[in-house]
Amino acid sequence: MTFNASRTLLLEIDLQNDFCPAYTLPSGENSGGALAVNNGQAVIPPLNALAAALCAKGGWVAATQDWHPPGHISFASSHAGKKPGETADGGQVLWPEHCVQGARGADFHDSFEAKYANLILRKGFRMGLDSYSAFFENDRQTPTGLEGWARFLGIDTVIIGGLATDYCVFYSAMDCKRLGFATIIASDAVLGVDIPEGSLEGAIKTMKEAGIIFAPSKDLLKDIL
Ligand code: VGL
Ligand code: ZN
Repeated sequence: MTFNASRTLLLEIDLQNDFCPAYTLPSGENSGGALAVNNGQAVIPPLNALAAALCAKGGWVAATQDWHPPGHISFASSHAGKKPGETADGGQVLWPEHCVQGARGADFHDSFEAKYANLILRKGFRMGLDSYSAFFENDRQTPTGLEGWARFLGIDTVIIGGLATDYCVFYSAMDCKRLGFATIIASDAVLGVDIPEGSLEGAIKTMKEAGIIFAPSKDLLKDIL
């Protein structure tokens, strides 16, 4: 499998403080991410390497940020009597408050080299609508604009990595494949939350069944031409 860099996009999902177990506050103190994925920061070095390689060869890099207003519908605290991990009427999975617009938790993690991104795309900014996918919000209809951006640039192949495998990576990859892009998950550059238990295994199985390819970043690095 080889890729022409000029038609390839690396899509880096939600490499933000709130999805990492530890980050540094401006005061120098350490904080934990509000919705930390176990070992989440481990996906960052392989993504930095992929982004550097792709940029050097004239490819494309887009980084997403989960970007919620205070009181967002996806926060358990916005629903009386609900706790994180529970589901609201209508099916929305509820989370701790995370990635609040402008807060330190919403910033990219310090180890993430966002400088390689040609595009930074924010999602989940509508009060009453969550957005896991980088392509469509959770009503499955409202576009984020990423599809048009990628098509206009002639992109045909998308390599995806980031957090979390069973939510934002999963929905982004499934939309990407459905839209007709060759879709590859950098297998060492994704980690999941597995809430509820089993969601990670189910997501991986569903992605493979949909024809999404899993490949380690060291192989992808060799294949970008
Ligand atoms: C995510 C849960 C809530 C993610 C975002 O980035 O996977 N998960 N918001
Ligand atoms: Zn979110």
